[in-house]
Formats: sequence, structure tokens, C-alpha cells
Amino acid sequence: MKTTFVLAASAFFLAAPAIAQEHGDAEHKEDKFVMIDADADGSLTLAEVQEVDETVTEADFSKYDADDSESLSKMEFANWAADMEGSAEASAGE
Ligand SMILES: [Ca+2]
Ligand SMILES: [Ca+2]
Repeated sequence: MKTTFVLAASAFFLAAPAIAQEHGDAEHKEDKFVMIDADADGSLTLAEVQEVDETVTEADFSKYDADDSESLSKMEFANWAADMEGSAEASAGE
């Protein structure tokens, strides 16, 4: 059960680039942000991110939390999503 959830969560990040390229990046990143933002306060906490991907560590999170607010703004999340897409493309090329 738990394993299935983790795989689904990874697919959630990895599946995004192909869709984003067809329909426009910003729009889909925004969709994803809204989906992760469980309490809809406009920022993502570590707990909210771990709800969709429990492999995310505090170190991962703070790396993208540019202003150390312990939450990710849309801009900070967009940077993270861009890096995720980059690493997905890199591993697909192997
Ligand atoms: Ca939130
Ligand atoms: Ca922040």
C-alpha cells in the first residue's frame, strides 16, 4: 500500500514534463502547486510536500526554500519543479 503510494507520487513528478511541454509550463506548475497545497494558504510546508512524496527530506526542502521561511512560495516551488524535470530528463537519457 505504502509502496504503491510512493511510486504514484514519483510518477506525479516525472510525468509532468511531457504534459507541460504540450500545454504550457507555468499553468501546469500552478496546478501541481495548488494540488500539493492542502490548506490552500498559498505556500507549501514540508509536511504538505511529504504528503505527495514521502521521499522528500528536510534537506531537499530547505535547498529550495530560498528565503528560509520554512515554506515554499509558488516561485520557490517552480524552481524545484524545474530541477525535477531536469533530473527526469537526465535519467531518461541513460
Ligand atoms: Ca500550505
Ligand atoms: Ca520560502
